[in-house]
Amino acid sequence: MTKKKTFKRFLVTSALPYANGPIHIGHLAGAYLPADIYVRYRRLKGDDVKFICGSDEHGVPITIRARQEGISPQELVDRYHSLNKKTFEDIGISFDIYHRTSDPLHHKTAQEFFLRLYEQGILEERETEQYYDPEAKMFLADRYIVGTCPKCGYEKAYGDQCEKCGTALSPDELINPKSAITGSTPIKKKSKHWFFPLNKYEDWLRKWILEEHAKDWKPNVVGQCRSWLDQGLKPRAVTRDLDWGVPVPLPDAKGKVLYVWFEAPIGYISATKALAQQEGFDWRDYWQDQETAIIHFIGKDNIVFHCIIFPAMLKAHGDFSPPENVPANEFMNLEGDKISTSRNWAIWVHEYLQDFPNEQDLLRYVLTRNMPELKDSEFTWRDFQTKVNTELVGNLGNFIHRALTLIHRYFNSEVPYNPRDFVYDWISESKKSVEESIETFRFRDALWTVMELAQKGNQLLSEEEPWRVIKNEPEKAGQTLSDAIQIVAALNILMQPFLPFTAEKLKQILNINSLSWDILSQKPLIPKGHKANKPKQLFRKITDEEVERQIKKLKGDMQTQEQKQQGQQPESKPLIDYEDFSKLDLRVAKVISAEKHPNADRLLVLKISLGTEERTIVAGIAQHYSPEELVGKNIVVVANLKPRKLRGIESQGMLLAAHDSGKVILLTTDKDASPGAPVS
Ligand code: B3M
Ligand code: ZN
Repeated sequence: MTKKKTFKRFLVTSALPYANGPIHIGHLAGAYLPADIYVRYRRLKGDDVKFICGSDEHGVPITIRARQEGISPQELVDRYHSLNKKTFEDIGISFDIYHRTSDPLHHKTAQEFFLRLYEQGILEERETEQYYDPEAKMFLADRYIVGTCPKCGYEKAYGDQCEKCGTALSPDELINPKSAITGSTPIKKKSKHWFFPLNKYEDWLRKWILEEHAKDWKPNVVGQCRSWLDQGLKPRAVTRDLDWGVPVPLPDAKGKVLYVWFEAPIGYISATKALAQQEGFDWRDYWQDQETAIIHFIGKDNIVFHCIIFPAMLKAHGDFSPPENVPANEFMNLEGDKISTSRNWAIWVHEYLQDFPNEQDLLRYVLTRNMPELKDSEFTWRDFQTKVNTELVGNLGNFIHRALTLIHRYFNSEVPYNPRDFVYDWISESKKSVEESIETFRFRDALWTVMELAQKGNQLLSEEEPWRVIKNEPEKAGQTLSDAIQIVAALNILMQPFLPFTAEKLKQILNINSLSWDILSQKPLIPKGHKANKPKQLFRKITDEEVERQIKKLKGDMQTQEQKQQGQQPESKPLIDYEDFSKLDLRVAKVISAEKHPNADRLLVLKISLGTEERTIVAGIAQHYSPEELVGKNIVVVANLKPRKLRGIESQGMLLAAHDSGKVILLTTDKDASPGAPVS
């Protein structure tokens, strides 16, 4: 048995979410909720722990999205930085700081890191040829070049992969490559970039991960690292031709920024520096001291960056400790499908909080019970209802309410006796099991242990029936309820990392001042004579109507739309003169780009070309078309409709579509037609 390492401090991070969209339940279950449970547990134990996160505000997707909305990248990231910061606060993800990579302190930190590597001669300078969009005046990442797949003929293959046949591609292989941003034909341009020689750290990484951490890192993480290492590591470009990002701090690097995945992980360091400035500690104690355990909580799509690339960068830099663990989670799926922001197939956390005010812990509970710790898992609203109603209400809530109500009714909420010894055994077994589970990142097991203690409490009450024996044997009833109240006090502490809002409510009802892990070892936890407050219900049942409403919302009210369409054929409209019709300016339009509307689930924001001009059109087709499949399409629009704002974004025209039993089918041209061609 390898000796368990102990640490003086803990530096815990969660992946920095891109500031170009809201947070959904998959994000929570993947990288934020497990980290919060872990940090809350460490705080309860009195450990020195810092919990770090913030917005990842650079990268091509953000620049594209801003362009589509006709706003600056800064305006876009400002919107989502504040939305996401508030969402995390409201759902109880208790970061010590939620920083942001557009902050000047981050720019400075990332540039210093780059210069350290540059001045040590570690970075290799290379001239490469890249695709450039002459209309958008920007270099194109592979993903933003579309064309025909040479393997299967699919016309909308991306420059890095054909989504239809799955073939990995390079832009040079595409037939008739086009820019996905403007539709124009990209040209190749030379450009100088700096490369990090990742290959030189392969041996060290192999030893560090596959030997040192083979046992204490999760198998899904070690497995993915092994396959990356077995493929062989190659030098990676750490700069890009973009004007939004951290400028490359070299004289001959105008118009170049640090690659987002190079600087974003450095965002953990800059955020720690910002926190250190606020709290007055030395950030180096957390990043450059072997007595600190650095733990990165992420989703599986970020493993290579956190286990291979960033640790190699830290090793190259020389002053930093690599992470002690990277307990990546797999993905959470939703109602039988992958969560997809572009298809709007997601439960947005801020919307959950609107629909279920002050019921954060219901979602925290179900997401923890279904956490994708070793394999993908599933969220369904029916399962949400079942777990809340049978486990939270039926077990945990029911036990606590019975114990508190009975002690209130028969002993005026005053604890009559100290507990019997077996209660201390139950509590210390639960304590030990929860410690082992949380410290090895098995949060589902840890939470289930808490629920099993509640079940034992329920069984104790059902077997000893204090409500029945109280008349003839009040001492016996009093002893049972004293035992029960100790278990309630233990549950109050054990639940806190998972259900912090409920723990706070219960602390008030129990009338105790603070919760700490040490109290679990006290005998008693709550002394004889302690007076609790009047009990209140901690949880309520979720109704069928609520579940149906959420499912309908998710499916875009498809059923209600179908009901509307199926039963009725549209009434025919009164006859009109040709003059009436000729007032319409109908045109062919080419879709240049499409994106989810930031404030409305069912709307998409399209950028279209009418040949001589570009327009923004907002259309209610998000449930019927994904943005990607619209790009490049010729559609028909009413070009002279007065502009109008739809959920905050101005729509300059209207597209035409057929409505047929709940389906929406876009009108397109039979053959290619130039954008702006009149339709009559
Ligand atoms: N923003 C990717 C993501 O949101 C990226 C994480 C950065 S952590 C340094 O999945
Ligand atoms: Zn293909």
